Amino acid sequence: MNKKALIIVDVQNDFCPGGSLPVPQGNEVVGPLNRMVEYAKSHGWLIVASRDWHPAVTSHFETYGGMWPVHCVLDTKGAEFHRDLEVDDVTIVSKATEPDEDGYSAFDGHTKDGQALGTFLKSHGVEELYVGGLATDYCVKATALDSVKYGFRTFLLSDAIRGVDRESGDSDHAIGEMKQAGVSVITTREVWHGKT
Ligand code: VGL
Repeated sequence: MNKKALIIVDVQNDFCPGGSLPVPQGNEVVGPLNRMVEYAKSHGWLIVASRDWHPAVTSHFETYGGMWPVHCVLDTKGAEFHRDLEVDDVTIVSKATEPDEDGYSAFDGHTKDGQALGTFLKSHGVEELYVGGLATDYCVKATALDSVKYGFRTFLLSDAIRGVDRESGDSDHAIGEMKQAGVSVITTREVWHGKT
């Protein structure tokens, strides 16, 4: 059987309503992702949660030449995972930790032991990756595209993602790009029903 992994991308307070860079309805990914975590645990999958973990001064932020308001600064409330997200016993991957790094892709991140995500997944024999979280048009897209590049069979969990949509249609466009690259789009319900 192919070894599978779930990757939960950036479900952090600052990307949820009330945060500094809120993704519309970003909190709605928590329910389906928690159900996926439960499913993944009972089926022996690896589970990873990525987090944006920026230094206070980074060229990623508007104030320092980037395009985003200050968000997900390491060790702040805004950088914490959404309080209802079930991340106990999950491997955390921190990304965008350097002052000159956008770090959209979870594959730019490292475990607490400093292992790059791709190396970590391969060392556990993972072949299939299921991606959900925030935001569809940035970090989810970058992660899913890298996943394909790294050779993983890649699934996008369509009901467990939400987008920023700086321009309307950005998320739809991102999903198109992911499909084009070979990502399969699937609902969490289809996963539970063994449609893969
Ligand atoms: C993200 C915008 C800026 C994301 C991160 O997690 O998708 N979006 N930084």
